[in-house]
Amino acid sequence: MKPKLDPFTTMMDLRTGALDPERDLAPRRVRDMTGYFLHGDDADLDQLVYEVSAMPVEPSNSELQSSTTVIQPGRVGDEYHMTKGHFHIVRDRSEIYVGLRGEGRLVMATEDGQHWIEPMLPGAINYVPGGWAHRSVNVGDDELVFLAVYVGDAGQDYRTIEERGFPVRVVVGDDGQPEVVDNPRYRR
Ligand code: PAN
Ligand code: ZN
Repeated sequence: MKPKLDPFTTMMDLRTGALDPERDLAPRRVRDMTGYFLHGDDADLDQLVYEVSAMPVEPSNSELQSSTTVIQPGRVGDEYHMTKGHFHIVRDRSEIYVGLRGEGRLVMATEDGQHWIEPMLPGAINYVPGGWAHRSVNVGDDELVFLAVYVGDAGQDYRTIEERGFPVRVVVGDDGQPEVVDNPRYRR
């Protein structure tokens, strides 16, 4: 076969996730996440929640997509900063996350309402099998930084999560520690 791409290298700062050469950076602020946090009404709309930088590769199943995500420490109401979370549009497409910095929880859920939580920390390789929606939550005082690698044609289905939410939320408990509680707004 005739190759479609020339090989290339991107440098990643292992502490900050910054890419060199810099790639497209997508900031997500509280204003971009209306409806995601249960008690988000009084939040500062400019508050930066997370940023994603993705490698420029076409979304086909012969490629691997990759990106780094940096989630700022902080909360909106009782809920820790988190990504929007999504199913893959092509539902059976899988993904790995490699933890680089900080402390997080990877919340996963199936369409029939099962949920599963894995720890995110430097050195952890989290495997997200096809069929599991995934959301990363920063439960620490530092930035949560991770590298994601996934099948090129996976695509992100945000609408299903916007409509139904995740079955659980990760909130700060009375003892100041992260706690997983049911999401009263979850719709299966
Ligand atoms: C990740 C996520 C990234 C941001 O690259 O896209 O962490 O989260 P949201 O896409 O939910 O805003 C991934 O899972 N890609 O498939
Ligand atoms: Zn994904």
